[in-house]
Amino acid sequence: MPIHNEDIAAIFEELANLLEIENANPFRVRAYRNAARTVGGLGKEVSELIAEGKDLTRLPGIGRDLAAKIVEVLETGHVRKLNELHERLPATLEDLMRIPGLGPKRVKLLYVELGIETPAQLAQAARQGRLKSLSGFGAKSERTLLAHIAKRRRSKPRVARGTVIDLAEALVAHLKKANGVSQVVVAGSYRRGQETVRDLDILVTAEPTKGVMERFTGSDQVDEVVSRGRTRSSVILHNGLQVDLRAVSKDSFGAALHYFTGSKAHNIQMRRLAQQRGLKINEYGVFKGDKRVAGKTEASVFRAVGLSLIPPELREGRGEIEAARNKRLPALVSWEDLKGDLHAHTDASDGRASLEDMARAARRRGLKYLAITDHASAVTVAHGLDADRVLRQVETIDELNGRLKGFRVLKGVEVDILEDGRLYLPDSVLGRLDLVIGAVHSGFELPRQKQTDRILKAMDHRYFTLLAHPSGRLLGERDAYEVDMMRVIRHAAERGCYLELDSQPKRLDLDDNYCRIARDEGVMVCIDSDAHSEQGFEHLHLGVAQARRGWLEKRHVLNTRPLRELRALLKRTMV
Ligand code: DGT
Ligand code: CA
Ligand code: CA
Repeated sequence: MPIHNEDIAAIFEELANLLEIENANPFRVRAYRNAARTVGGLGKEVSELIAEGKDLTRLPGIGRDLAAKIVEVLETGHVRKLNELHERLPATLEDLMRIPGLGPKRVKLLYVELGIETPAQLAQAARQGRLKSLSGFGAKSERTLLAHIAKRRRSKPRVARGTVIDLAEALVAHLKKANGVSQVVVAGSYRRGQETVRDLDILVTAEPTKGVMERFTGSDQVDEVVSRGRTRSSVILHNGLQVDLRAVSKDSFGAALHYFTGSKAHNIQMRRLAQQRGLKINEYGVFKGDKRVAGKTEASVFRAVGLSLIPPELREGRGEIEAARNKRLPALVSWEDLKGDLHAHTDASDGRASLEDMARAARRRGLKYLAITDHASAVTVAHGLDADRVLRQVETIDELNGRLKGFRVLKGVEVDILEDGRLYLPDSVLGRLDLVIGAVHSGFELPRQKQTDRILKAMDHRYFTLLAHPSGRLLGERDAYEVDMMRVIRHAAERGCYLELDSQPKRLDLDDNYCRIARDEGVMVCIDSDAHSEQGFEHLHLGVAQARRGWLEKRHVLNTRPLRELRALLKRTMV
């Protein structure tokens, strides 16, 4: 990947900052800082100067040592000296340095005197009034620092991945049309399928890169161009989302894709594994000494360290490398594995489409069955069904099933779990249904013990099949209610009932961690759309991504079962 002057300057600047924190010779610190300014201010790429045979030591402030470091950056993408410093000092000090009013001197005080390494720790210390003890800090600086940190956080809120998918795909399509482009991939947390993303990290290969950079910064989605370079540009879209675009060379595309897909925790573990094998891994490739041994494809990067390709959703440093080493990577569930959907609404309650339109939409998606589970609720959900209307819907479904070929509509209900753990509908009605989804729609503020008991009691109900959106959280809007989820999961295992993974973009509930725990505890998860319209089935893709992040295989997911097996599994709960 071609290296920009800005990249070299940033490395020298960081070197200077960290050296200053380490009390290095002030002349050396100044030398790096001057070099950063020189390189950053050149009208021409250093790589071109070298290609033209120019002597770098002729540049102001660049001696033999610095010239050698510039060459080192150009050849390897980094400087050994900086890596050494990173081993001794936390990398997050750079984040502190970027806060207005904090330079290396003050960061050093914070770090050495108070052990502060991150902006979050700084904010906490400021809130507790602990900065005042340092010379040069007072109540006023505590307030301004807090304001800066808060502002930075506000400027980069995390957004639900589901709300940016269309945008990301449109951008990719837009960039693919640029001159000279061959590959365009969104990396980062987005590619890992994380439920929320802070920004989008797009990688492209293009020769030359000019066309794609122009097309990117000129897109009509763009509100503000933060930076524009030959290999790197950064923009803010109208909706406030930041997008970074990097152009990398074809030969190191796999290594760059791996690096920028992350996660950081995964990358660190991969680097350690490479070291153990006498290799070095970075965004340019896998190296043995100076020789590049892999990097063109992601598979080649993994192969070089003795692993098979780890799916992006697993790359969180949560045991995936170990699993790959032992050849025990899970065969993750995929969209194609889904046979049906057990949670959908119609215009009989708060949905927008008729029963028949919902069924036909599900069939168009390739599903074989769909459970209609309108709300049965006293007050909490608008247009909840009462017992009579549920029974009338049962008849309508029987009639529709008589007409639909190769598809089955199942009779269900999403029934409120009352605060005392009873279900809102009587057994005489619940007993007529194929499945019963229980849901908490009220009493979110119950204390943990009460909330847990309430849910366990509902699960004990003879007709209870599936716990809807088990934590009740709404991303960016509402926290999960207090509940002992471990007990809920274990109780589901004992009772032989199931937990839902609701695929609504703001729910994605169960989360990935609890999916994995459910798997370990032997509880099957059902990936549901909770569709309220014909388009709502699209969200199943989000649920599948979340399930994959939770290490779920096909066998762990209830609705991968063909109808006959599913029926047996649903009946099992009806003791
Ligand atoms: P986000 O943006 O907070 O939703 O999460 P990511 O994972 O997309 O994070 P981002 O955008 O800061 O960086 C993209 C990837 O680049 C990240 O997953 C791993 C890699 N990366 C970034 N900074 C570092 C670093 O300091 N060390 C290592 N090893 N990798 C990094
Ligand atoms: Ca990102
Ligand atoms: Ca980023």
